[in-house]
Amino acid sequence: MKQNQIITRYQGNPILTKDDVPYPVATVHNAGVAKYQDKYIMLFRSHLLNGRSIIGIDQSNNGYDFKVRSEPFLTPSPDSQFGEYEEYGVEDIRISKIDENFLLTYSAYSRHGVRIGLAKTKDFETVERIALITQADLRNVVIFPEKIKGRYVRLDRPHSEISKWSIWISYSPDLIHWGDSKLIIKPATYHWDEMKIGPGATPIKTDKGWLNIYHGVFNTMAGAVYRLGVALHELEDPSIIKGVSDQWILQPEDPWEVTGYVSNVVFTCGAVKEENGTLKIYWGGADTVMCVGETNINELVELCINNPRKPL
Ligand code: BMA
Repeated sequence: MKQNQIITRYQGNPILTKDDVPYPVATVHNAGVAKYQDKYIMLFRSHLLNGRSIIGIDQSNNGYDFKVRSEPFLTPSPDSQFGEYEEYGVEDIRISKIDENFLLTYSAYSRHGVRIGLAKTKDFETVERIALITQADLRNVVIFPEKIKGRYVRLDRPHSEISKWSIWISYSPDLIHWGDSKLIIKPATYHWDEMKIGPGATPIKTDKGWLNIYHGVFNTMAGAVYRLGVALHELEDPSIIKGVSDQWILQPEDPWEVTGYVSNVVFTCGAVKEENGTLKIYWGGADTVMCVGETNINELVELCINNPRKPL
């Protein structure tokens, strides 16, 4: 193991590549992950050979060895209500389990911009679209895995020409209508996440607060570098930030993270909390492959509390 690593990379990385997919794709990356009936389910993004994205599905008994299903899980809708906004593809899906439903939020691309689609499944066999829950342009929406004070809560990332792209929070009584939006974390100037930030994995509940593993981008002479960071939100009011770790928790280091379809990218859409207090974090490497690593939940909480940077 390398020293000073917060996340221990699995030695068998990458755990999924395009060669594992039984239909033609150029990449596998940015997967939402959840546990269902003791299995790990991964909903992964692939670029088709025309450069547009779809979502495939694979599953595993141990969280490391995944088998891909023969058919994709979510492709642009053929019906006009959703299809008009999904024409250019569906990307970067997140999974959030509330009661018996797994809620799925994905980026829907079209000539009108990027919106967020909300769908649900109970069993990962059939999937039902519910609504498009944002206007353009927004990406990276993650729904908290329980209602808080009677409302659904999500982290948002609107695009702006005036302000650096930041993490917001919004609320809904019914999953369809969202509002009371508020900016809660901004990129920090001259810092690893100074260019833009966005929600990553579905928030993880701990007894000290909600852990939000987010991505942050820094621009260099060689292009942008995508890393992962972590913030802690108050349990009862997640608009209150208890701390944002000053240091990143993962940066591109392995060859398949440093070089690929988009080089120098680690990007997460999902993590799985284990009963022994560890967390499996899944990330796309260089928008090309899927990787996994393990970390300790308490260690992430401590990073947020003991060595924070300002949220705004
Ligand atoms: C972001 C998104 C992600 C991608 C990242 C790096 O803007 O498109 O899906 O992983 O760029 O290319």
